[in-house]
Amino acid sequence: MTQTAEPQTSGNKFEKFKAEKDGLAVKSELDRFAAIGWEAMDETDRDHRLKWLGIFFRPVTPGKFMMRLRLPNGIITSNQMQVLGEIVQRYGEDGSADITTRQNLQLRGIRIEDVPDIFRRLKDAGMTSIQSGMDNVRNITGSPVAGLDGDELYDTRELCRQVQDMITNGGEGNPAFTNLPRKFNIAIAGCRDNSVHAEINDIAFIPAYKDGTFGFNVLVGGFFSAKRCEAAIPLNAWVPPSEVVDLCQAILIVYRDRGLRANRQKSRLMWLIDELGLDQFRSAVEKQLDRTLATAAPKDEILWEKRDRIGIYAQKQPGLKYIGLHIPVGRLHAPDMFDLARIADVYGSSEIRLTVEQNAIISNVPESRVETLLQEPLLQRFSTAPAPLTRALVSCTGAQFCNFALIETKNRAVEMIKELEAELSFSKPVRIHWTGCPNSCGQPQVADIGLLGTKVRKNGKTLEGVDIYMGGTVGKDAHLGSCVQKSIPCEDLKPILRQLLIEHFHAQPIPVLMANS
Ligand code: SRM
Ligand code: SF4
Repeated sequence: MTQTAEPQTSGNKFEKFKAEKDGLAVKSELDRFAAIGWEAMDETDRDHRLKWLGIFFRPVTPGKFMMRLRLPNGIITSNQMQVLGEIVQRYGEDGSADITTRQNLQLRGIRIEDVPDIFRRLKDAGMTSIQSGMDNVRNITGSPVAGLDGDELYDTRELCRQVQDMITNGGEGNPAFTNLPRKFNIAIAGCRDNSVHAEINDIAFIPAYKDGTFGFNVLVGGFFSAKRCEAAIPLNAWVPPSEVVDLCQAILIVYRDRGLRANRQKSRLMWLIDELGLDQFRSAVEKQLDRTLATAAPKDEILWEKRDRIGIYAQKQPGLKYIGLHIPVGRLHAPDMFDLARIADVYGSSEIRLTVEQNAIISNVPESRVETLLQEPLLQRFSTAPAPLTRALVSCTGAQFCNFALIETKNRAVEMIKELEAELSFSKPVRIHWTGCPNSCGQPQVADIGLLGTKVRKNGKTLEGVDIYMGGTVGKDAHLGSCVQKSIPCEDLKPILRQLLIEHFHAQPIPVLMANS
């Protein structure tokens, strides 16, 4: 068994409360919390430690918690979706779910008194929310069409599951990795289009052949934070698939034991790499692995532009299609979840895939069933052919539920895109990402146009506004965009976006007569 982190009694308040009591300890206290209710709970247990179980106190909606699951490779069965739909349905208007930018689901409206029962139901359905928040490893992302895509190089599904099982002890909780210095992201790409945004993960595995053998080049240290954003850098290492789990474990142990803990703004993996230097970091990982790492393959296999997978596509299995549905800003309600589950059962193989663009894919649909599937009423809203701006829209949670938010995001994003689409025509999608604060959960730095929430002053008033990012590229040779305009009040944003779309993305104004007809 891998050892746990040495307790730290100095440093910031997070290190202190983690040293006093491990986050995972609250797992055995859930019945007591359910009995006493959220108002009587110890505040550190309620506001922080519960996140080790994936339960997030929401100061914006006190008493109505958010639950973040773990869905390795973003795959969920229809039965699991049905169970999650039933969980949120009991909360009426308060209940909903969001597909996240890590190919995952978050449930809303959860009451603490129901959590023991919800956990039993998750376990019965083969799901877990363990270690999905705070100083833990987040959902392991993989190629969303793994096992379906005729052009894929490696089916990432099993590896994502194995990495998750190593980190979470098969979903039971693993004290070896519950006290990292900070959050941690891992992605595994088996495709040619960098579907996982490898460059923004603390560890990313990207396909690369070495001497004709398939394996992965390894990137490390990518992250976004309010103070600093960095693309991942090459570790100069190549591993075959069979060594991916061990390498993740070794890097996590080095990070856990040597990562910087004094200042939470300087605790992500890249700060340790800076401190040690890449060569010494690599040596520390090799020492932990007890073997030398092969040097990176000279070139990787990410050769394509990123594909959004919305629409109807042939699978590698003859006669089968996968159908990518656009889910506006990832928001689902219980009836949508039941419908998705039913559609996956009736037309597909009872499986739903999620993407980091907050969309869903129904897999294994026989060609002969596609036309009938397209007639389903749900597909009026979850379209296979959305308009170009809608198609590529991503938004973080924002002020509706997130206390870090400086602005409302999801509703505003949808409305503004509709207005712009009524005025402009496009030859191809433009990827617009909204994020409610500098934490950058909505990844504005990977977007064609990124909008990062801020507060601005106008006519003596404080208003919601954005900083505008541009130049983010994804897929092959991905690189991060940067801030091009600061402090635009949201009320003045539309004409500025309109102009950017015309000047940089070849949007054409629709003549007024046509627009109104
Ligand atoms: Fe995030 C914190 C939502 C992806 C960077 N993020 C939060 C919290 C937990 C803050 C809070 O307690 O309220 C947000 C919960 C709001 C809510 O109620 O939903 C939150 N983050 C999200 C999600 C749901 C955005 C979305 O709408 O999809 C994403 C959940 C992913 C998942 O399934 O686990 C989400 N967050 C990201 C990403 C994108 C990614 O991973 O590709 C990033 C940037 C990448 C990175 O982490 O390097 C991201 N979130 C942050 C940060 C800044 C981290 C840092 O090092 O400073 C915070 C704040 C923190 O950790 O202190 C944060
Ligand atoms: Fe909340 Fe900010 Fe993350 Fe949006 S970017 S979910 S507002 S922490």
